[in-house]
Amino acid sequence: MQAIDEFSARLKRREGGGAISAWVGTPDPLLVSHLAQEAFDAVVLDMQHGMWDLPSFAAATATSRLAGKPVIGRIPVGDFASASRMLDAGASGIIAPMINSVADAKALAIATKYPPIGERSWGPSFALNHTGLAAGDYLKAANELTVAIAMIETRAALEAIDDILGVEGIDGIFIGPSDLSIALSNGASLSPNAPEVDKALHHAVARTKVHGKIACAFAGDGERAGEMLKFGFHLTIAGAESNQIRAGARSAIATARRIASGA
Ligand code: 3PY
Ligand code: MG
Repeated sequence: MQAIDEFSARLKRREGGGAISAWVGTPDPLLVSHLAQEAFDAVVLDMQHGMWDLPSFAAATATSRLAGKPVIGRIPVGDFASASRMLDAGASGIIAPMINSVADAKALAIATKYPPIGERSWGPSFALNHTGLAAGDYLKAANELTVAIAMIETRAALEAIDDILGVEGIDGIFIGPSDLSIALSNGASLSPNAPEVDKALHHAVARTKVHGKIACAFAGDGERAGEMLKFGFHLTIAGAESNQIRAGARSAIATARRIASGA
Protein backbone atom coordinates (compact mmCIF):
# COMPACT_ATOMS: atom_id res chain seq x y z
CA MET A 1 0.00 0.00 0.00
CA GLN A 2 1.22 3.52 -0.82
CA ALA A 3 1.35 6.35 1.77
CA ILE A 4 -1.18 8.26 -0.36
CA ASP A 5 -3.74 5.52 0.39
CA GLU A 6 -3.82 6.50 4.05
CA PHE A 7 -5.67 9.71 3.08
CA SER A 8 -9.18 8.26 3.34
CA ALA A 9 -8.54 6.47 6.62
CA ARG A 10 -7.03 9.68 8.07
CA LEU A 11 -10.06 11.65 6.88
CA LYS A 12 -12.39 9.10 8.50
CA ARG A 13 -10.49 9.50 11.76
CA ARG A 14 -10.96 13.27 11.26
CA GLU A 15 -7.23 13.88 11.62
CA GLY A 16 -5.18 16.70 10.20
CA GLY A 17 -7.22 19.81 11.04
CA GLY A 18 -9.15 20.22 7.80
CA ALA A 19 -8.20 19.25 4.26
CA ILE A 20 -8.34 21.50 1.19
CA SER A 21 -8.91 19.80 -2.15
CA ALA A 22 -8.49 21.04 -5.70
CA TRP A 23 -11.63 20.82 -7.84
CA VAL A 24 -11.22 20.15 -11.56
CA GLY A 25 -13.87 19.98 -14.27
CA THR A 26 -11.66 20.47 -17.33
CA PRO A 27 -10.99 16.95 -18.60
CA ASP A 28 -7.22 17.16 -18.99
CA PRO A 29 -4.76 15.10 -16.94
CA LEU A 30 -2.02 17.61 -17.85
CA LEU A 31 -3.96 20.37 -16.08
CA VAL A 32 -4.28 18.12 -13.03
CA SER A 33 -0.51 17.64 -13.14
CA HIS A 34 -0.02 21.38 -12.53
CA LEU A 35 -2.62 21.69 -9.77
CA ALA A 36 -1.36 18.58 -7.99
CA GLN A 37 1.99 20.33 -7.49
CA GLU A 38 0.32 22.85 -5.19
CA ALA A 39 -0.29 22.23 -1.48
CA PHE A 40 -3.70 20.60 -1.92
CA ASP A 41 -4.49 17.54 0.19
CA ALA A 42 -6.50 15.91 -2.62
CA VAL A 43 -7.96 16.52 -6.08
CA VAL A 44 -11.68 16.24 -6.89
CA LEU A 45 -12.45 15.36 -10.51
CA ASP A 46 -16.00 16.52 -11.19
CA MET A 47 -17.97 14.35 -13.59
CA GLN A 48 -21.31 15.96 -12.64
CA HIS A 49 -20.78 19.42 -14.12
CA GLY A 50 -17.23 18.93 -15.37
CA MET A 51 -16.51 17.18 -18.68
CA TRP A 52 -14.57 14.08 -17.60
CA ASP A 53 -15.21 10.71 -19.20
CA LEU A 54 -13.90 7.50 -17.67
CA PRO A 55 -10.62 7.18 -19.68
CA SER A 56 -9.67 10.80 -18.96
CA PHE A 57 -10.68 10.31 -15.31
CA ALA A 58 -8.44 7.23 -15.02
CA ALA A 59 -5.49 9.00 -16.66
CA ALA A 60 -5.89 12.06 -14.40
CA THR A 61 -6.10 9.82 -11.34
CA ALA A 62 -2.76 8.25 -12.27
CA THR A 63 -1.23 11.69 -12.88
CA SER A 64 -2.50 13.06 -9.59
CA ARG A 65 -1.34 10.04 -7.62
CA LEU A 66 2.11 10.38 -9.20
CA ALA A 67 2.26 13.83 -7.58
CA GLY A 68 1.20 12.29 -4.26
CA LYS A 69 -2.37 13.59 -4.34
CA PRO A 70 -5.36 11.24 -3.87
CA VAL A 71 -8.35 11.68 -6.16
CA ILE A 72 -12.00 11.89 -5.19
CA GLY A 73 -14.51 11.56 -8.04
CA ARG A 74 -17.86 13.30 -8.20
CA ILE A 75 -20.37 11.22 -10.15
CA PRO A 76 -23.31 12.58 -12.17
CA VAL A 77 -26.68 12.48 -10.33
CA GLY A 78 -27.74 8.87 -9.68
CA ASP A 79 -24.85 7.40 -11.70
CA PHE A 80 -23.80 4.87 -9.08
CA ALA A 81 -22.30 2.56 -11.72
CA SER A 82 -19.68 5.24 -12.40
CA ALA A 83 -18.91 5.40 -8.67
CA SER A 84 -17.53 1.87 -8.59
CA ARG A 85 -15.75 2.38 -11.92
CA MET A 86 -14.00 5.47 -10.51
CA LEU A 87 -12.87 3.42 -7.51
CA ASP A 88 -11.65 0.72 -9.91
CA ALA A 89 -9.65 3.47 -11.66
CA GLY A 90 -7.93 4.26 -8.37
CA ALA A 91 -10.06 7.01 -6.82
CA SER A 92 -9.82 7.25 -3.04
CA GLY A 93 -13.39 8.38 -2.64
CA ILE A 94 -16.69 9.29 -4.24
CA ILE A 95 -18.87 12.37 -3.85
CA ALA A 96 -22.46 11.69 -4.96
CA PRO A 97 -24.72 14.69 -5.70
CA MET A 98 -28.38 15.04 -4.70
CA ILE A 99 -28.55 12.30 -2.07
CA ASN A 100 -31.99 13.14 -0.74
CA SER A 101 -33.12 10.03 1.10
CA VAL A 102 -32.01 6.86 2.86
CA ALA A 103 -32.71 4.98 -0.39
CA ASP A 104 -30.30 7.25 -2.29
CA ALA A 105 -27.67 6.87 0.44
CA LYS A 106 -28.03 3.07 0.44
CA ALA A 107 -27.61 3.00 -3.36
CA LEU A 108 -24.33 4.91 -2.93
CA ALA A 109 -23.08 2.59 -0.19
CA ILE A 110 -24.06 -0.51 -2.20
CA ALA A 111 -22.08 0.67 -5.25
CA THR A 112 -18.97 1.74 -3.35
CA LYS A 113 -18.49 -0.82 -0.54
CA TYR A 114 -17.67 -4.50 -0.82
CA PRO A 115 -19.74 -7.00 1.24
CA PRO A 116 -20.78 -7.22 3.98
CA ILE A 117 -21.57 -3.46 3.79
CA GLY A 118 -22.42 -3.15 0.09
CA GLU A 119 -22.31 -4.93 -3.24
CA ARG A 120 -19.39 -3.28 -5.04
CA SER A 121 -18.57 -5.60 -7.91
CA TRP A 122 -15.05 -7.02 -8.12
CA GLY A 123 -12.60 -5.63 -10.69
CA PRO A 124 -10.26 -3.00 -9.18
CA SER A 125 -8.02 -3.04 -12.25
CA PHE A 126 -6.05 0.17 -11.80
CA ALA A 127 -6.65 0.40 -8.05
CA LEU A 128 -4.49 -2.74 -7.68
CA ASN A 129 -1.68 -1.14 -9.70
CA HIS A 130 -1.87 2.10 -7.75
CA THR A 131 -2.10 0.67 -4.25
CA GLY A 132 0.35 -2.14 -4.95
CA LEU A 133 -1.91 -4.48 -2.99
CA ALA A 134 -2.51 -8.11 -3.91
CA ALA A 135 -6.12 -8.81 -4.85
CA GLY A 136 -7.06 -10.45 -1.54
CA ASP A 137 -5.44 -7.67 0.48
CA TYR A 138 -7.24 -5.01 -1.57
CA LEU A 139 -10.56 -6.76 -0.96
CA LYS A 140 -9.94 -6.67 2.79
CA ALA A 141 -8.75 -3.04 2.83
CA ALA A 142 -10.86 -1.29 0.19
CA ASN A 143 -13.84 -0.28 2.34
CA GLU A 144 -11.44 1.45 4.69
CA LEU A 145 -9.20 2.91 1.93
CA THR A 146 -12.07 4.76 0.25
CA VAL A 147 -14.76 7.22 1.31
CA ALA A 148 -18.39 7.45 0.18
CA ILE A 149 -19.70 10.97 0.65
CA ALA A 150 -23.34 11.98 0.19
CA MET A 151 -24.14 15.48 -1.05
CA ILE A 152 -26.71 17.39 0.97
CA GLU A 153 -28.07 20.17 -1.23
CA THR A 154 -31.87 20.10 -1.09
CA ARG A 155 -34.55 20.68 1.55
CA ALA A 156 -35.37 16.95 1.52
CA ALA A 157 -31.72 16.07 2.17
CA LEU A 158 -31.49 18.55 5.04
CA GLU A 159 -34.61 17.03 6.60
CA ALA A 160 -33.18 13.51 6.18
CA ILE A 161 -29.63 14.39 7.23
CA ASP A 162 -29.60 12.18 10.35
CA ASP A 163 -31.06 9.22 8.48
CA ILE A 164 -28.55 9.65 5.63
CA LEU A 165 -25.65 9.92 8.08
CA GLY A 166 -26.94 6.79 9.81
CA VAL A 167 -26.61 4.60 6.70
CA GLU A 168 -23.80 2.08 7.07
CA GLY A 169 -21.13 2.69 4.44
CA ILE A 170 -21.80 6.41 4.18
CA ASP A 171 -18.61 7.98 5.53
CA GLY A 172 -19.76 11.58 5.48
CA ILE A 173 -21.66 14.37 3.81
CA PHE A 174 -20.71 17.15 1.41
CA ILE A 175 -22.76 20.33 1.35
CA GLY A 176 -23.40 21.92 -2.05
CA PRO A 177 -24.10 25.54 -1.05
CA SER A 178 -25.16 26.67 -4.53
CA ASP A 179 -27.93 24.10 -5.00
CA LEU A 180 -28.86 24.45 -1.34
CA SER A 181 -29.28 28.22 -1.71
CA ILE A 182 -31.48 27.71 -4.78
CA ALA A 183 -33.58 25.16 -2.86
CA LEU A 184 -33.87 27.27 0.30
CA SER A 185 -34.94 30.32 -1.72
CA ASN A 186 -37.43 28.25 -3.76
CA GLY A 187 -35.47 29.06 -6.90
CA ALA A 188 -35.33 32.79 -6.30
CA SER A 189 -31.58 33.16 -5.92
CA LEU A 190 -28.14 31.66 -6.24
CA SER A 191 -26.55 32.83 -3.00
CA PRO A 192 -24.14 30.23 -1.59
CA ASN A 193 -22.89 32.63 1.10
CA ALA A 194 -26.39 33.60 2.36
CA PRO A 195 -27.12 33.51 6.12
CA GLU A 196 -29.67 30.67 5.70
CA VAL A 197 -26.98 28.59 3.98
CA ASP A 198 -24.57 29.32 6.86
CA LYS A 199 -27.25 28.14 9.28
CA ALA A 200 -27.56 24.87 7.36
CA LEU A 201 -23.76 24.53 7.27
CA HIS A 202 -23.52 24.84 11.07
CA HIS A 203 -26.37 22.36 11.48
CA ALA A 204 -24.62 19.89 9.13
CA VAL A 205 -21.34 20.11 11.04
CA ALA A 206 -23.16 19.53 14.36
CA ARG A 207 -25.15 16.53 13.08
CA THR A 208 -22.08 15.00 11.44
CA LYS A 209 -20.16 15.28 14.73
CA VAL A 210 -22.95 13.41 16.53
CA HIS A 211 -22.64 10.57 14.00
CA GLY A 212 -18.82 10.56 14.13
CA LYS A 213 -18.60 11.02 10.35
CA ILE A 214 -16.92 13.49 7.96
CA ALA A 215 -18.30 16.95 7.14
CA CYS A 216 -17.26 18.38 3.76
CA ALA A 217 -18.44 21.42 1.79
CA PHE A 218 -17.77 23.28 -1.42
CA ALA A 219 -16.38 26.82 -1.17
CA GLY A 220 -16.05 29.15 -4.13
CA ASP A 221 -12.73 30.72 -3.11
CA GLY A 222 -9.99 30.70 -0.51
CA GLU A 223 -11.75 33.12 1.80
CA ARG A 224 -14.91 31.03 1.95
CA ALA A 225 -12.80 27.86 2.29
CA GLY A 226 -11.15 29.37 5.36
CA GLU A 227 -14.60 30.05 6.84
CA MET A 228 -15.66 26.47 6.14
CA LEU A 229 -12.65 25.14 8.03
CA LYS A 230 -13.46 27.51 10.92
CA PHE A 231 -17.06 26.19 10.89
CA GLY A 232 -15.53 22.75 11.56
CA PHE A 233 -15.63 21.08 8.14
CA HIS A 234 -13.07 18.32 7.68
CA LEU A 235 -12.63 18.88 3.94
CA THR A 236 -13.39 21.83 1.72
CA ILE A 237 -12.65 23.24 -1.72
CA ALA A 238 -11.02 26.61 -2.44
CA GLY A 239 -12.82 27.18 -5.76
CA ALA A 240 -12.95 25.40 -9.10
CA GLU A 241 -9.92 25.37 -11.37
CA SER A 242 -11.69 27.40 -14.07
CA ASN A 243 -12.20 30.29 -11.65
CA GLN A 244 -8.67 29.98 -10.28
CA ILE A 245 -7.15 30.10 -13.78
CA ARG A 246 -9.28 33.06 -14.83
CA ALA A 247 -8.61 34.93 -11.57
CA GLY A 248 -4.87 34.38 -12.02
CA ALA A 249 -5.00 35.66 -15.59
CA ARG A 250 -7.15 38.66 -14.61
CA SER A 251 -4.78 39.57 -11.82
CA ALA A 252 -1.67 39.29 -14.05
CA ILE A 253 -3.24 41.48 -16.74
CA ALA A 254 -4.40 44.07 -14.20
CA THR A 255 -0.92 44.19 -12.63
CA ALA A 256 0.76 44.65 -16.03
CA ARG A 257 -1.69 47.43 -17.00
CA ARG A 258 -1.23 49.18 -13.64
CA ILE A 259 2.57 49.12 -13.89
CA ALA A 260 2.58 50.17 -17.57
CA SER A 261 0.35 53.15 -16.80
CA GLY A 262 2.65 54.20 -13.97
CA ALA A 263 -0.20 54.11 -11.47
C1 3PY B 1 -23.24 23.08 -5.11
O1 3PY B 1 -22.80 24.07 -4.49
O2 3PY B 1 -24.44 22.89 -5.35
C2 3PY B 1 -22.30 22.08 -5.56
O3 3PY B 1 -22.72 21.07 -6.05
C3 3PY B 1 -20.84 22.37 -5.44
O4 3PY B 1 -20.20 22.02 -6.61
MG1 MG C 1 -24.76 21.02 -6.46
